[in-house]
Amino acid sequence: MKLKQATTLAHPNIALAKYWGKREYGHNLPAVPSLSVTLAGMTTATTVTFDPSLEKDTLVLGGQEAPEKATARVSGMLDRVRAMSGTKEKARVVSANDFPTAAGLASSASAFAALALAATTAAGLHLPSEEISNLARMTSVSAARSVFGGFAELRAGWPKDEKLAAQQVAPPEHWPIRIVVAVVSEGPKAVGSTEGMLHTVRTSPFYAAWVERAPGIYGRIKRAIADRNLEALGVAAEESALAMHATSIAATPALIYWTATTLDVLAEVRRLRAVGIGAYATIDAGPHVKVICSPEDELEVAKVIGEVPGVKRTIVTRPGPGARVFTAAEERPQTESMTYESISIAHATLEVDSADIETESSKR
Ligand code: 2P0
Repeated sequence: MKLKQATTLAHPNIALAKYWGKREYGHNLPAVPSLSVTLAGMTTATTVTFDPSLEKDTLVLGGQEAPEKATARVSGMLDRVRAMSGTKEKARVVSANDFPTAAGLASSASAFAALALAATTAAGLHLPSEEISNLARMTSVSAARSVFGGFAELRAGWPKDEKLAAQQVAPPEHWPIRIVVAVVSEGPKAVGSTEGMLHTVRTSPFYAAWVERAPGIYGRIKRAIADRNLEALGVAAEESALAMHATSIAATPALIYWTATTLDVLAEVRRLRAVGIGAYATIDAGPHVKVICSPEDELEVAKVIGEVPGVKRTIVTRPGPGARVFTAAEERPQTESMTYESISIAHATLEVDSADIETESSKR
């Protein structure tokens, strides 16, 4: 009997125009449009196996059995895939990231993009990317965008939207900007995005202003990408991130994802601009700062940011591919290999591409 199994790879994305807040009418619909860049270099690999001998779905994350809450979220998506495909079997899901999990590095985006593709493929469904994106979005809104490579957008949801998928705005080769990730902490964040934004929607007096302002910022970001205008992109991306965080900081009690190091990196980014380097910051629901710059400036930016006290390391990345099914013919690593020891797949130890540079900061 043919094993109902598939392995997929997906990458996190960084929202340039941020999503923060869900519609009140269900279906996990975003209240604002968002636009992101899917990153090369940081990778989630996921294997799904539907197995008639299993009594319940199991999830192994980074080599360890996952907490019940995470397994339940995965089961929710698997239930949808079972309903779509007529598959009855429970599934074994094995997933690993080569970057900190749940620390504001968008691990749920790559996780649920990889899972949506792996589960549907293992179940024998070969769906168009829009369907995979919609399925991913029902569990994690940002995951809808990681299905696509390069620059991807997701519009806001409206009452009749039971289906809502992201779409690609431009492929990775459209604009090879660099994103320097300043890793500020390796631990999980205190408040997850889902709870954090719910708290913001319920208690922040600035939430209505955010929802009103976000579409205009998104429009400017979309235009800047079309024009390959780094300054326009950077200025608008900073506005989006800071407005999102200001909204959360105004919640009661305040939701502050930043640490002192986050602010120190922001100050360093401003200093870089003052000396003529086009560097712009964005921050997701965590303390890390992602610095947008041109390929010419990436080494300088990574060096300067890596030397900020409290920055554990920097990861330099760029627009990358969307979610895809892993095959044995997958391209081999170019500069270094990352091994997912926790993933056992029949044909090989999984090595994924890491076309990007990881620099270890001297300050650990
Ligand atoms: C984003 N974030 O647009 C924004 C910016 C974090 C800050 O989407 O509840 O994991 O699963 O839909 O997508 C993180 O939230 O939240 C997120 P759910 P998600 O990337």
